Amino acid sequence: MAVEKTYLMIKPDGVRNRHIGEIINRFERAGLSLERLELGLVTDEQAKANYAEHEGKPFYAGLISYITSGTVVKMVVSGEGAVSKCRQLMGATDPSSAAPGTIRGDFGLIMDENVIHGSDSTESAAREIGIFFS
Ligand code: IDP
Ligand code: MG
Repeated sequence: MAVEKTYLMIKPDGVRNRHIGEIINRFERAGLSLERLELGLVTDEQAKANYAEHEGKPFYAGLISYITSGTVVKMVVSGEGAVSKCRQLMGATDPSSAAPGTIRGDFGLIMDENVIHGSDSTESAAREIGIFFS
């Protein structure tokens, strides 16, 4: 499998509930490396670019206001098959159906606040890294 980079972002609930250390630990334990790491806010422009594919959906406005509502952790992580490996560690989008042992399964409560974002393909990863680390 090829070495890939992926964009990960601990969402405001993950930061507020103090899960940063545990989440980063899980990626490192899985053999992945942190390439970039930054604590900060997401601008409205960055949020809209990152979630462009969801524009027009019923949850879109809430998603944009939520991701811009508080401090997040922006990360670039690299490693063999990093995109799918990170998605596996994250778990299903809806925390109520995410498997125990996954980040969303262990720390998530509701769909709107599901702890973490991660790129879904190497193409999305390149685009998202450009949005947040340009
Ligand atoms: P993903 O984060 O697992 O890639 P996507 O389908 O790309 O999931 O959705 C992006 C984000 O939008 C989700 O992480 C979640 O926060 C939010 N979201 C998706 N579907 C819903 C929904 O039906 N209600 C509320 N929020 C949603
Ligand atoms: Mg997605």
